[in-house]
Amino acid sequence: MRPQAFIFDLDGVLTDTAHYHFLAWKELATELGYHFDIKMNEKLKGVSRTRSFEIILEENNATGNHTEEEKEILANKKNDIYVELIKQIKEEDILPGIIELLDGAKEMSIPCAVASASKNAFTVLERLGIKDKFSYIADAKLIKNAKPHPEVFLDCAKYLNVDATQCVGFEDAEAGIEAIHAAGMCSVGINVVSDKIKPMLPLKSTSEIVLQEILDMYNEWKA
Ligand code: B16
Ligand code: MG
Repeated sequence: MRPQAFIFDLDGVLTDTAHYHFLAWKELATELGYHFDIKMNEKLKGVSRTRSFEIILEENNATGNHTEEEKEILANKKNDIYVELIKQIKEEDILPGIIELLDGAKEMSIPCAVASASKNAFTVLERLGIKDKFSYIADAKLIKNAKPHPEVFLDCAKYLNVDATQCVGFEDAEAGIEAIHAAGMCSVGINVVSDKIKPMLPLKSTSEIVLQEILDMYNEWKA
């Protein structure tokens, strides 16, 4: 028995864009006179753009400071800064062990998909030069329910025409692991920090990924 698909989160799994998100939010927050630091940035991992801005406002006791329309304009402004920053992304920014895993999956005819909350996922994957290694990239603009809801993972399984319970999901965020489990999938966690949930295969970094270990874990889970 082997998995029917591998479904990957993007930021924190295939590459590390968290720093660019941080720089972009920091620029906006500074302009607006809000505090924003690396610790706060941790809370934004895997979270949608709109929700990220709300978290920054909550942390600054400023939830009522902006109308919905203003919030949208400001979140778009952050995105403009982010889009400029990610122009620097290149092949070398693919996290260690990922190319080997994708190639190993291809050899075994296991299709791969991307389940990211990022509306910039296509651009990032193009810049990394790995877009063509995926049979499907979910379009975050069409996903109605953010992680921990399983929608984006189920969308990938549906497109690939595979049973969700025969997929392995890869995530770095707590909400992402919850989404994978809610989809009925087996989970590999990359440096997941959580008191709430434990990935089925917890790893400290992508450099610890060994394809055979994932296959063994899947088989144990299915047994
Ligand atoms: P965008 P993932 C997430 O990507 C990031 O972790 C999160 O920090 C970001 O706010 C979110 O994408 C939305 O990104 O502003 O580019 O649409 O981890 O789900 O791949
Ligand atoms: Mg992530």
